[in-house]
Parts: sequence; C-alpha cells; structure tokens
Amino acid sequence: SPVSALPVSLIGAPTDVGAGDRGARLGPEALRIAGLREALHGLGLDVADRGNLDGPPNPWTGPVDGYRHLDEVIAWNRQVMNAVSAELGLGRMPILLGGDHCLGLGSITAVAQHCRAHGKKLRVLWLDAHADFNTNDITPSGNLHGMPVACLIGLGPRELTHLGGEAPAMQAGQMRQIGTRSVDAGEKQLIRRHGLPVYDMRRIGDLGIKRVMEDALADLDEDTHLHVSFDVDFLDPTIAPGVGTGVAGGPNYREAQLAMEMIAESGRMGSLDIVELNPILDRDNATALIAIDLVESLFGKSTLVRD
Ligand code: EXY
Ligand code: MN
Ligand code: MN
Ligand code: MN
Repeated sequence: SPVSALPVSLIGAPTDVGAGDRGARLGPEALRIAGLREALHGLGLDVADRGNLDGPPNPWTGPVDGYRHLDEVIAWNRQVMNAVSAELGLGRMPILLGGDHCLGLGSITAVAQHCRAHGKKLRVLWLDAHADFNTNDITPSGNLHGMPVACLIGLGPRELTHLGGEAPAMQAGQMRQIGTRSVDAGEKQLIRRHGLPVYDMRRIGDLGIKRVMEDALADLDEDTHLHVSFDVDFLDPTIAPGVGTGVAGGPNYREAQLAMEMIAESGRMGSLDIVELNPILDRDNATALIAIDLVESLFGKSTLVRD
C-alpha cells in the first residue's frame, strides 16, 4: 500500500551537460519504457507524466575556469527549478527524471524555496557513490555533476548558488549523504570544513544499513519535507551497470531496498530525483528496471508478509 497520498508528477530532463559521459540524456525515456508510470500507478498513486523539459544541447567542450558547459548547466537547472516549483505549488510530488546529477541543484533549490514559503524544515537524503561536493578550483574533471552539493550550500558560481535568488538554498547540516565511496582529496577537506554529514560505505559496513538509515531519518517530524536525491550509481555496479561513474563496493539489492522501505515508512518524502541512469552503458535496460523496483519501495511497496 502506498505511503504517500500525494499525487505525483514525472518531469523529464533529458540532458548530460553536467556529466563526463554522454547518454544520461536518454534516462527519462529509459525509465518510461521500463514502466515507471505504470509501476507507480500500480501502487494506487495518481501519476501525471509532464513530458520532457527543453534545454540547450550538450556542446561537449572542455573546462573553462574549472567548469564544463556552465551556461548550459545554468539553463537546464532553471528549467528544472521552475518545473519542480510548479508541481509543488499544485500540491503534487515532483519526480525529476534525469539527466545527470547537476540537475539536483535546480530540483532542491525549488524544494528549499517551497519549504521557506511554508515554514517547513528541509532534509535531503543524497544517495550516491559520490559526494558531488567539488568546486572549480579542486575539481579533477570540470564536470558539474560533481558539484551540485557545493552549489546548494553556497559554494560555486553565483548563477548556480543564487539560482533561486537566495543563497545558500540549504545548509550542510540539512543533508545526509548515504553510500559514499568515491571522494576526491580536495572534496574530503571541504566535507570536513563544512561538517557535511556523510554515511560512507565503511559506516554502512560497520553499523549496517538499518542503523544508518535510522540515524539519517532521525528527528523528522510532520513539519519536515524530505527530499530524496537518488543517483543510480549509489547501487553496486554489479546490479546497476547503466551509469557513467560506477564505483565498486556499493549497497547490494537488499540493502538498497531496505533503505528505500525505511524512507517510505518515515512518511515524509515530498520530492524525488532519479538521476545518472545512462542507457547507453546499460544491458537490456536492467538498471532502469532495478531503479523502478527500488522506487516502488520508496512509495511503500513492502517486503513484509504481514503488512
Ligand atoms: N568526483 C568526480 C568529479 O568531480 O569529477 C566524479 C563525480 C561523479 C559525480 C557523479 C554523479 O555523482
Ligand atoms: Mn507542500
Ligand atoms: Mn551524484
Ligand atoms: Mn554519483
């Protein structure tokens, strides 16, 4: 039975301007073809597919001042922010179909504004192999999908840190990163300096996914809006090969599923990103299918026999 009574809206953002590989632009279609809408509908949810946003093509050029495709990333994030805002304004739950993870900036900026306007607290769960906490002076690649978390807390180019007019959209303490296992040297220093809460794979190994999720979901109340930013490379690449930056040693199927079930049981999820799916690198759309399975768990599909 679905935990969320909110109607949901699918928003496609077919771009890979923030990534180091091309192919994530096909993510929204792969998720549709794998049956995302039907799966959510099957849980009893009211689902509207808003189709795809439009934005500039991927110029596929090198970094300028430490950023690749900054203008295009700004344009796509504006589109995403406006589309997510519109759905929140209608009282619906936006589900952003990426697209690469630079779009988490637009999505969460809209959510943060919505929270401010309604006096709600914000908590963001960042499910990802990576911290996405680089800045232009420390990035090894210039790829902006490695920088959205930094931009969200005010570190980055003004057009991105002030996407919603105010900066920062959120504070490091409002985020919980889960599944982290690939962090650059400069990023590690920045994480420490800003006190970004990280539950890395070592911690999941030590405590188990259940304890980690209990911690990450602690202190949510009815005034908290929970945003889940699900980078598909969170998952171990043996079960989810269709991503550009897969990293070995991630959560297995059951660990990921339990994490999603616990998020559902919190009853607080108000918005979701599904990003970094790259069908070009996938096998038989298997990664889209597994992502959808896990999204069903996020919306209350239970493995309990007596639920
Ligand atoms: N840390 C690396 C970089 O900044 O280039 C890799 C970032 C990959 C980001 C992926 C999508 O989460
Ligand atoms: Mn609301
Ligand atoms: Mn990411
Ligand atoms: Mn990632």
